[in-house]
Formats: sequence, C-alpha cells, structure tokens
Amino acid sequence: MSDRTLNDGLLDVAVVGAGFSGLYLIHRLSRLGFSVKAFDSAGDVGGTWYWNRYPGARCDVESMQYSYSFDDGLQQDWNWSERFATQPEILAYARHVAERFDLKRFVQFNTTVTRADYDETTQSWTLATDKGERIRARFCVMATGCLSASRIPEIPGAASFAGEIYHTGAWPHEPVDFGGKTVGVIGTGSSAIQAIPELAEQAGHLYVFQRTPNFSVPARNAPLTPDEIARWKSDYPALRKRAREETRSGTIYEFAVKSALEATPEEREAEYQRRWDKGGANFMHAYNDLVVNEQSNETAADFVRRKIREIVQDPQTAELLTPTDYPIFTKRICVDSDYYATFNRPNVTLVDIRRDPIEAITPVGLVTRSAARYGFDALVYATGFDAMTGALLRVDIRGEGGASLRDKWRDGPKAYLGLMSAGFPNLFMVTGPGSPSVLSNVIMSIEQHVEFITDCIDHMRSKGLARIDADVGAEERWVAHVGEAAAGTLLPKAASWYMGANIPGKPRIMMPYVGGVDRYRRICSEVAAKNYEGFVLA
Ligand code: FAD
Ligand code: N01
Repeated sequence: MSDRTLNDGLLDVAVVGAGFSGLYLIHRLSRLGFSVKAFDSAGDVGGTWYWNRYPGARCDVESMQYSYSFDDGLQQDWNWSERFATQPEILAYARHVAERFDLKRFVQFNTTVTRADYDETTQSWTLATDKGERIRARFCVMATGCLSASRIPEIPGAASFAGEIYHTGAWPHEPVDFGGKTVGVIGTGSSAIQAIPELAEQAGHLYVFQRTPNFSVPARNAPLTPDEIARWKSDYPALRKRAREETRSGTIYEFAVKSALEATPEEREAEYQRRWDKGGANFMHAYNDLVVNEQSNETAADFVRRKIREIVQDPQTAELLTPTDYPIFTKRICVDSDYYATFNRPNVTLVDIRRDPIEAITPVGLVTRSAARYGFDALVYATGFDAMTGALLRVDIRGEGGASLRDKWRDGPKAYLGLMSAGFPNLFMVTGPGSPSVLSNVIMSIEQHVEFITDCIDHMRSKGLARIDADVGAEERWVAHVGEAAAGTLLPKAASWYMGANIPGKPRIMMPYVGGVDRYRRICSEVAAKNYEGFVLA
C-alpha cells in the first residue's frame, strides 16, 4: 500500500487524535511500514492529559498500571513518583513516549477534523479539517477519545457572566490564581471531586453547586517507594498479562471470591474498613457480587454513607452529600483526597441545586428558582463530557452512499465490537461504544484495540484486500449482547454518562460493554482467528 501513497498522495491510514490511542496507532502503523498521519485539535500529544489541567487532576488507576505495557524497555525505564500520578506527570509520560519512539513527526497539531467522507469508487476516506485541508487515506481510525468532548450545559444567561469561566476539561495552560476570590463550581463528578479540595485551599470562598451527590472513596495517595516500584518492575510482563487476560477491568486489584451476603455484618465491616484504609478503587472489589446484587451493593453503599456522616460535621451538609437514589459503583466510583472533609471548611458552601435548581447565570453569579442569589468572581464548569459518542459525532462522518453516522446512531450507537459501524467501511474506532473502554484501565483497552486494528490492516495488506466493513447481522447481535450484559448488572439503574443520561435528549443506552476486558479480548482474538468473523473483507 505504501508505494502507491507516495505516488498519488493517498495515505494508508489517517488517524484522528494523538492521545494514548493515537500515539500507539502511529507507533504500530509506522513500524509496519504504512504511511500514516494523525491530526489533533490540541497543541501537543496527551489527549485527556493535555486538556484536563485543573488543580487536583490525577488518575484513579494506580500509576504502575495506568501506563503502556507494549514495550518492556519503556515500562522499566519510566519512573512514576506517586501511587496515583498527577496530570502533569502523565502528560510528561505521553511526551516521553512520543519522543522515545519519534512519533510527533506524524502528527499535525492544532487541527480539527470536521468531516470524513467515504468514496466507494476509490475505497478511501477524505477528511476535511478546520484549516481547509483535504486528506485522503485508505483507512481512517478515530482515536478521538471517550471523554474528550467537554460539555457546558445550556443555562439561561450563561453568556452574560462577566467573571472568569473555566471548564475542567479545557483548562488553561498557565496557572490560574484563585487566591482570595469567590469561586463557584457547578458539578460534583470525578473532576469536581478532585478539584474542589484544591480550589477550597486557594479561594476566599467556594460555592459548590450540587445536583446529584456522588460516592467517593479515599485515594490515600502517597509517594511510591523504591520497593513498591521494584515489586512491579521485577514481574511486569507477567503482571500485565494477568491484568489483560484475567481481569474484567484490565487492572489488578485484590479480587474477592465470595458474595457480600456470605459474610457476617462484622466481617463485612472489617473488610470494607480495611479497603477504605488502603485507599483507591480496590474498595469495589471487596465482594464479587457488588455490581450485580442489589442487597450486596447496599452493604457497601451503606458503609460509605456512614463514612460521609462521620467525616462531615454539619449534619445537613452530610445528608446532602450522601447518595441515596442509585446503587454505588453504577457511576464510575470517584477516588478523592479529602473531598468530604473539605465541606468542614468555613470557606466552603454546598448548595443543593436539585431542590432549588439554577434558574439563570447572571453577570455576577447565579440565581436559583427560589430567587437565592450567589455571587462569584470565577465560575468552574465541572459538568463533564458528551461521553463515548460525542467526539465521534462532532465530526460529520459520511459512509457508503453518503449516509451519516449521526443519523445511524440517532437512537443509540451501533458498532460491531465497538470497533466498526456497518456502512462505514475502512473506518475503525478505538474504544468505541460497545467495547469495555471506560469500564477499564483505559490504556489496556487502547492497546488491545490498536493491536486488533493494526493487525487487521496488516492482514488485509498481506492478502491484497482493500475494503472491510462490519456485517449488519453481526453488529446487531453484538449490540444486543452489549445490552444483555448490562441488564445482568445494576449499572442501568443510575442516570450516568455511561447511559447517556447527562446529555438532554441523548438516547438512554448503556454504551460500554460490561462483559469485561478479559472476555472481550478473547472474543476479539477468536474473531480475528476466524478470518475476521462478522466483518466483510474484500
Ligand atoms: P483522549 O486522550 O481523549 O485523546 C483524544 C484526542 O483526540 C484528544 O487530544 C482530542 O483533542 C482529539 N480529537 C478529538 N476529536 C478530534 C477531531 N475531530 N479532530 C482532531 N482531534 C480530535 N482512564 C483510566 O483508565 N484511568 C484513569 O485514571 C483516568 N482518569 C481520567 C481523568 C480524566 C480527567 C478524564 C477526562 C479521563 C480519565 N480517564 C482515565 C480516561 C482517559 O480518557 C483515558 O484513560 C485515555 O487517556 C484516553 O486516551 P485516548 O487517546 O483514547 O483519548
Ligand atoms: O463529569 P461527570 P466529570 N446543572 O459527568 C453536573 C473520568 N474522570 O468530568 O450528576 C447542574 O461525572 C452533574 O450532575 P448530575 C471518569 O471516568 C476521572 O466529573 O448530572 N449540574 C455532575 O455532578 C469520570 O466519570 C477522574 O446531576 C450539572 C457533574 O456536573 C468522567 O471522567 C477525574 C449539569 C458532571 O460529572 C467524567 O467526570 C475526572 C447542569 N445542567 C474525570 N450538567 C479520575 O479521578 C452536569 N452537571 C481518574
């Protein structure tokens, strides 16, 4: 394929995005001898970690696991400093990878892909960018991220606010000084839960506008000791293999083998306390049925609720912070550093905007339905993302016969294995809807998808094939399977962004595949081994 590229300006592969997905794609494809070019709206590599620079931003998967596993030299050489790495450190890691494997030369930064059209006669894609360019490629891979389309809700008067405005997912590059200022934060999801303790340290006063309280467990972050690092590095290949092949989330935790209902109340209390003290998302693996059995789930939820009431001194504030109307773990569990204790500070006020919703934003703050007014100098939207489908559908993607992906997905995303949507030949997605993606250690899922996609393109080259599409029947069966897998769990019980519930009008469908990365990986490997069963190659 590559020789022709040089002759007629047709790339083998165009990649949209230069986060961890895009970088690994470029690495694999260029090493396999394909011509490849990537585009990113950002000014540098890193994706999520380029954009989310809010104070307190860090990962919730332990650093020794939240990193690439494809190159042993890389994982041996790189040193993480803390149990949960900060955003600057993860961004430095992405830059290190780009430099180490000489990847930046393949990326055009500050460039947004706005449209992609498939042409059946040439079996290729034409991408249009906001710079007015047209790029032609045989294959297009959307490495656009599951949590990259940041979203500001439509609130009347929003444009009138005269103070500083921020979104956690598009934070400025220069440090923001909140010293002594009155700050308003809308949202109490993972981003807010990380940012609020830090903002409270700086601000004169912090108003937190909460619609739905969230469950959060302490991170107990700490510097990594040389012993801890050595323990991982001495056994990295085997540990990574275990995470990939034997865990549902692509992450090694202390997995329990029994139901919460098999333990006595005293045993449960001791186990939850032990895990609470240890910190991190390990808490959710205390028993093996916490996401499938409502009664078991309630024992964990009740433990966290009691912790909130213990930590937060003002009973009314504690009550407001306590989630009661959805099971724990049905939204991504938050991992925090002193979140609940922050509400004991005299300069922090929690405002319940479920009972008294925001009516409008004003030039100096906001007003609620009951006419309560809150004034602030800076407004931080911690209001999340149009997750999983947002970044894909912001691009006007046109497949066979000019059909639009936006139209096809109007009632919910449809994709075979989350990798390809029928009618959009030669267009792959990394961690697309219908894959485990956001329910996992995402870098592990990225590696698996990138390896599947690049192996498939390589296979096609070796067989002289030019076109691949998902079979409609295979796609329908996969979408049904994704729905059935979700229905066997408690996850659909929460109005989460997994379900599209955070976006008014978005179809309520469980988008990620809850079957587990171990099982999903086996299915993908079988599909590839059976000559890409469920795909149509020509
Ligand atoms: P991204 O990193 O989102 O990169 C996609 C890139 O595509 C972006 O740079 C974007 O600018 C670009 N792009 C999108 N559309 C276009 C377009 N049309 N034209 C040009 N460029 C485009 N996951 C975990 O497993 N553990 C964690 O602890 C964790 N913490 C997170 C914390 C935050 C604050 C957020 C938001 C997400 C977190 N995630 C975490 C998920 C995280 O998104 C993934 O782990 C991973 O970084 C995704 O990499 P990616 O390359 O697939 O996507
Ligand atoms: O976004 P969210 P996020 N009026 O959607 C509120 C990953 N991540 O950026 O719940 C008022 O979770 C909304 O309220 P409600 C992680 O996967 C990881 O925090 O809809 N409020 C909610 O409180 C995470 O799950 C880390 O009632 C409005 C908040 O805004 C994902 O990214 C850190 C509103 C949005 O929460 C997204 O997290 C950060 C409105 N109109 C992110 N609209 C780690 O720790 C929205 N809200 C690794």
